[in-house]
Amino acid sequence: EFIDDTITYGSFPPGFIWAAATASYQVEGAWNVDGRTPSIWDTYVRTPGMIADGSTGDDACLSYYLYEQDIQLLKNMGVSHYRFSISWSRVIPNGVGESNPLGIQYYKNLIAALKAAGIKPMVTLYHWDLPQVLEDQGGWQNPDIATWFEAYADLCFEQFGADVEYWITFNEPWCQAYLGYGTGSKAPGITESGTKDYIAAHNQLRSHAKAYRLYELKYKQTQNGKVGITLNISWAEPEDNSTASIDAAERSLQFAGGWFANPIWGNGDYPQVMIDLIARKSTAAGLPQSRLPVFTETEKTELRGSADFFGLNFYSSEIAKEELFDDTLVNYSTDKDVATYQDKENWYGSASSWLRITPWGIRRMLNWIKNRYNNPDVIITENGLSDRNGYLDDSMRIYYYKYYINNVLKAIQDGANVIGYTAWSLMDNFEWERGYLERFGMHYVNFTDPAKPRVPKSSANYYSRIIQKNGFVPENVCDSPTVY
Ligand code: GBH
Repeated sequence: EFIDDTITYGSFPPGFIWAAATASYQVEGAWNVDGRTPSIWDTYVRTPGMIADGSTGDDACLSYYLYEQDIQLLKNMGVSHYRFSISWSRVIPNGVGESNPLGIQYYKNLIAALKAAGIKPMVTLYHWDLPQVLEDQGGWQNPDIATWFEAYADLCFEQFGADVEYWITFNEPWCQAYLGYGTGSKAPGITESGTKDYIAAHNQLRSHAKAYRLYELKYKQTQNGKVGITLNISWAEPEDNSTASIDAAERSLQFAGGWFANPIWGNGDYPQVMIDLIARKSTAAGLPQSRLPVFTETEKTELRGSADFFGLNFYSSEIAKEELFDDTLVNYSTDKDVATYQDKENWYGSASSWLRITPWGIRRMLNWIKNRYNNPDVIITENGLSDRNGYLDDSMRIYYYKYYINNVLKAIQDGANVIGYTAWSLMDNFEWERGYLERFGMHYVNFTDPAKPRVPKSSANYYSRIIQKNGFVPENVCDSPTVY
């Protein structure tokens, strides 16, 4: 019923951002080189049993050395921007204090080479690789981290800001909070959901606000960049049109996206439904106060309006229905009283268990953001598909990009202020706890070859044709009778 395979012809707005993305730990390698100290991911990959294929990001794509090759790939695709992230422990080895000139030089070289190629950087400050020395002091559980993060952001703005128009403070704080401190499926591997995940989210939000306000005060006038945050939200479709299902789907979206978006684009605080449910369940469990932390009035003021754009990472969708869990349970996943699942019969799958192809979902998601948060500027900061083999003739990935990007166009025609689109990923890379088993690249990387050669897949060419026309015209739609 959701499959809409009609393609709308048309153009994206003038000046639309077309980008491809990577993240430091997933591509750089050189984990112990030139003064870089371990991050929580270097520790996590060395903990037996954590990574599906037993691999590490020690080398990954070796982009620390091969970044000029990466830039050539970006140039060939014709993107306007490259989204990458900075490794905190490369530029400040002790997490706080003295900076590392060699680490800083790497990013200066990367930014200069991008500039020479006519590509603008879109820079993420934090894509999950916290310096291990800071985790040793509690990491995202320690409220002091807001001042540590602020100092790190200050260094990055000062050193690189002259050439950066778009800054992203955090990539997917939901993942760092819930998967890092709740389920433990990502570093630092802590499994205290219902408490530590809420605290990790709280301190990321406080840190985000500090960085945003610092930029506003100290750099905005001279550097003239924009600062945002990237959230991951799966679209939640009600199972049926009962009030219970419709409310459950909305709760699912509020617990995933609203958790971070409401403090920033809403009233400066968590969504009321989270405040109410977690308070009630905390009382039922005999706790003296809610497990959901509370912002001070000053923090709320700092948070409200603290983003120049809404970064959205979008991959897939879920069907939601009400499920009333025992109020005495202590867990983020039961706090929301929602059960979700995917339609395995009708939605094409991928190499990732959680990722099924739902192009209509991105359009609904963008409309939801438009309606809930007063139509902010949105940059899609990630979107893409995994496979296992990395075949160069990646027709399924072309199918995915074709229909998702076309649904972004439809959302723009619905009135959503989407100003950019970013494909994940420029190339196959270290896919976190899945190691090298899931490939998201538009370029194939041969990881067994020490030279880590990159080879374009058909999707890189398909994407470049959409970019070239700034949209969909009959000659780039590709009406093949087979998959695409
Ligand atoms: C992004 O996360 C990351 O930003 C990027 O680094 C990564 O390579 C890319 O996607 C591909 O995975 O079953 O509850 O553990 C994507 C969003 C949200 C996807 C959580 C995996 C697992 C849900 N992620 N999801 S759960």
